[in-house]
Amino acid sequence: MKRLCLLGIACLSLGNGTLSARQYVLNPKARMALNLDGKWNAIVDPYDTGYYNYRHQPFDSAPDPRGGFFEDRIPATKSDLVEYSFDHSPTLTVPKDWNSQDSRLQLYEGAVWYRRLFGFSPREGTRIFLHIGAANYESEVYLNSRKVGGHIGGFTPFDIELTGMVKPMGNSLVIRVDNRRHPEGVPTVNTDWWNYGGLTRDVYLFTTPATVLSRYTIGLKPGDPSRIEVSAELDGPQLSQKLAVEIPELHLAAAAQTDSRGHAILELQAPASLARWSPEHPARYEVRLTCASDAVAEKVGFRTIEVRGSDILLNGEPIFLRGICIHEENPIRGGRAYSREDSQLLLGWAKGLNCNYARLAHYPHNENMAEVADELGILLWEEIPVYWTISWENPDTLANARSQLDDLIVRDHNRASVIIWSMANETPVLDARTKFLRQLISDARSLDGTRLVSAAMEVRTAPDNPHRKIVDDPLGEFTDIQSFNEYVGWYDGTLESIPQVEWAIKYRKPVVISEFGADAVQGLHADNLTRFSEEYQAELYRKTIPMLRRIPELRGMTPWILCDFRSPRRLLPNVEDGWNRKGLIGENGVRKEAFSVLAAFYAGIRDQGFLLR
Ligand code: GCB
Repeated sequence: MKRLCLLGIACLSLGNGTLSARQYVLNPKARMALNLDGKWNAIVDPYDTGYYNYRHQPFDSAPDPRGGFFEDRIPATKSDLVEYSFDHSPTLTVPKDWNSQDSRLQLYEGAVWYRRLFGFSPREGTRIFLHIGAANYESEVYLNSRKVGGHIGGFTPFDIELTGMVKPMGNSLVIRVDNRRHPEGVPTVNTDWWNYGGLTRDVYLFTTPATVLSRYTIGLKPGDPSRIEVSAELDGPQLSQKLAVEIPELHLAAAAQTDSRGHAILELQAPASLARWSPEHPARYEVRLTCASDAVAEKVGFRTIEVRGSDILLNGEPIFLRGICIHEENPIRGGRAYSREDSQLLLGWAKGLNCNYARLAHYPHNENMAEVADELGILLWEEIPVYWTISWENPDTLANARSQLDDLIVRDHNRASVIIWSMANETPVLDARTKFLRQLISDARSLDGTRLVSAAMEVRTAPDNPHRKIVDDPLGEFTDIQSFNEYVGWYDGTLESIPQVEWAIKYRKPVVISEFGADAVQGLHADNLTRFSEEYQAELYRKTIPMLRRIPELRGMTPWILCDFRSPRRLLPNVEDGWNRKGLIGENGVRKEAFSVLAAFYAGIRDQGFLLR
């Protein structure tokens, strides 16, 4: 089995000799051959009985692996002892986190074994892959009792090649998913979001020809936006082929020969009629790539994004990012968001707020988000879960973060909506941290020279003046924009402190505030001095907007956050009850007063073409 390792990044080892799988081809959905979503039999295994023997050795690492649940056995005779049964175990729905579909699993952190039976007859000469959109956090995959792969990281897709292993009938696919938190993990043990476990995104088989157009990037050429650049990669036995690119609506076509490694880069002259993609006009064109063995088509928007001085330029024009932070949760249905409909709901709410931009916090969201953002015209900040405190000195942790970043960039490279890759959120100012994040920044830049790079940094208060807020994280030297989270009026003082803030921001770059906010229980009304009331939250927004406008370089913001979201850290009875209440929309989908405060501010900027300069 071949695995993708971009940039020469060492693939992650799962500790038992297997490597963490990666996404094999782009847009696998278009090649789906058998959808495996639906009900899977599931065994909840808190003591890892199905994984380790009584000496705590993994069953699957023995030379002749026997005894683990991956064997999916049924007793052969009435004397045969088998102490588990998938057939008689309840089912869990895929995709969907397990926590929000069985109340006994709401707080569960541990292993669950999923089993699905299927039959499939591939066409002669094709390759078969299993695609898993995401499995939080670590997974092991077995087909017909044999280990076929595994993965670390809860928010990125991966594919496992099953060519030659699938039978027309009676295949047993077993996936063990373990969502335990680890100090060396990415994220680590401490987060302010729910640790949803399970097969949280789509699972399906897809097929490809023997030589497949595995990855490609399509966009305006960096440094010369009068040209469209397409780079493509073949994988398989027939690496050298003629590759044609067509954009029928623009009457453009070009062809080139792939080299001995299966690579080709093609250029096309962008015609004057090309409509650039923007939030106001999210124009997209079908781009077709064809070679003798394979063909793909993608709808792609063409736009540029760059920084000049303290401005952010979209298609060469200064833009103000009217944003909001979003967690990958559907508060109304409950649990992790995963579908196109979920993305339409969340980004539709952002549109209702007059946003042209959103920060997808704090980990890679499902691929529908960027697809729907492309359609609706919402710019995106995408992020990996390097959150708060990470094992900065651990090389495996770095390799893990690098592969999550790599997977996210590869997956969403062709989405015009994505303009910023974020490396981290609120990390401490330490040399080891800066070294770790600089490696990620360098990876992001070499994988994608067409986007901006940032991280959500922190603010500190001057020791001699509680109103002086300093932003001088040395990481700011290496990012394209200066982004930081500030909670003046919530964690830092009360509402009266907001108008007194003086800013001292070290780096002269566009400032995009990555968070501010206050908790409010939807429907709790009181005066605006009462914590957790809608009035307090709305007043914080009213006071914060003018305070941020005093930053001359302010070019955007993403207040925290669109919707209330679950968090095990939020324990205040009758108020939080396991929810972070900083949403502008409550857990019931109802808007709070602050929603209209922000919506009115954004409408004013939009309607006046006002850039806050
Ligand atoms: C932050 C974090 C975010 C939290 C938020 C809060 O600074 O970045 O993950 O949820 O504050 O509500 O405290």
